[in-house]
Amino acid sequence: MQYLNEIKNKQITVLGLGVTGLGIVRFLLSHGLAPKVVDSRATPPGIDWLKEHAPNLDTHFGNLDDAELCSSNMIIISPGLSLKIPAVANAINASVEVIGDVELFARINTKPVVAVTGSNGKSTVVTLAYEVLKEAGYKVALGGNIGTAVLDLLNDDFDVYVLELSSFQLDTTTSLKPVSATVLNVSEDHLDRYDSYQAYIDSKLSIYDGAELIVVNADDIQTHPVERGTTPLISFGAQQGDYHLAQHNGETHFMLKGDAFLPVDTLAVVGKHNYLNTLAVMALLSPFEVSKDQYKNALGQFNGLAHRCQFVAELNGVKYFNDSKATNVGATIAAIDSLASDGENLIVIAGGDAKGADLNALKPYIEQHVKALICFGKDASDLAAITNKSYLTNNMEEAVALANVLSSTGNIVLLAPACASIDMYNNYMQRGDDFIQCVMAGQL
Ligand code: UMA
Ligand code: ADP
Repeated sequence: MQYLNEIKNKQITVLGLGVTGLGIVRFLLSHGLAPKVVDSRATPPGIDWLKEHAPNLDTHFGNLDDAELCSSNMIIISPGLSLKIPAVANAINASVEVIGDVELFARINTKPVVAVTGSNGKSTVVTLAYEVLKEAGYKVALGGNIGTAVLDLLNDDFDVYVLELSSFQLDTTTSLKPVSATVLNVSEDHLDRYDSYQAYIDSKLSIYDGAELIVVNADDIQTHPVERGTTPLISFGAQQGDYHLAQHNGETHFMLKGDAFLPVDTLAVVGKHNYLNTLAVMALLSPFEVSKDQYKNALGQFNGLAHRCQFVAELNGVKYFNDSKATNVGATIAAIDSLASDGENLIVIAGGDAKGADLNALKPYIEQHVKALICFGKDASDLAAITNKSYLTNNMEEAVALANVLSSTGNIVLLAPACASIDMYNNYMQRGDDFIQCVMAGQL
């Protein structure tokens, strides 16, 4: 941890006291560094922990303009805060170094990192990669945007880190040198934070800087590095790419560079997007020793993650699926694609905060497969305007009740909001739980 010696006499400010901020504070304290802690909220989430474990640290909670950020030597900023916030921009202009927790991790970590970003599928891919590596006997850490702050993992003796990285985290990271890195796919998201869609894509592509192996989606040109360079590159895709899907002995297989590796039904979860996620895992883990049997075991035991196309119940011949994690248009399209059968068999519940996205991309999928689009939340009327099959409601309870009325045997009711949940819920988990509760209430 030589780098910590270099910064031990610097005045460090930890900006943000949520999951990330707490991880940074805990890490610095455990190595004898005492940062100043700042958050724009009067009572940030980590305040109780701080009061109990480090009551003597210098703090500022409230308006960032009064936080004297320019007097720090280094600010370690949380991903939920934009670098364009005036107080932060002023500090950058005053030559204060501003980095994220992943950057600090990268400056200290010496172990291999598998790095994953993309608009959709990140959590699924990192979790499956983690399970496969564990099955293969590696001591593996899983963290980043999936929920565990990377610095909370750095004190342990792991063989390899699997990290999910959001564009916000990539914006403040320059030193990560992953053994393999991928941008799984790109579709519109977080346009409330970026100046343009291209700026969001560029942020994602920065994951390839310094990578030893680049893994791209052959079906999505936006995931390819702008300049090819000399870094080895492999691709995955539905029908094209080094790793793809193809028929072999009458069954669809995961094909690795022309070899039929395993049939897709080895994977316990369904959906074409999950087959692509699995190909991405296989490509990312190609630098590691993993046998076919180890893959078979890990894939067979992987039941997917909660709130991602999760089966909830079947009531009166109608199946209910919770895809509350579909927080952007691309994820909702993938869910509709996975669950659609011939005709209009889906009733989709959607809405929330669209984060500035163009919702019209949903239109062809709604027209082809959806019987009714039930909307609620902040941008409900924008969403409802894309089709004449839409209904406006006030909340989840009303939406599920209406779905019950509109559905008939053989239909699927799908919560796939295409929007963030923060206008009405703390997070997508709470929204998904509300859906499940409303569905189960209909059973009574
Ligand atoms: N906030 C303030 N003032 C502050 C600091 C934060 O108002 O001074 C607000 C932010 O604007 C944001 C919220 O507080 O609305 C949380 O921000 P944060 O940076 O404190 O978040 P953390 O609790 O540290 O959690 C972050 C990631 N959250 C975000 O990037 C918004 C978590 O991803 C991640 O799991 C965690 O670090 C550990 O790495 C969540 C997320 O929603 C799941 N990510 C976005 C996504 O997946 O789309 C990018
Ligand atoms: P992320 O961490 O990027 O948000 P998740 O694995 O949590 O990704 O999945 C988020 C949403 O995206 C879920 O609704 C899921 O059904 C959908 N999804 C998963 N993989 C893909 C993919 N490869 N392409 C498009 N959508 C996907």
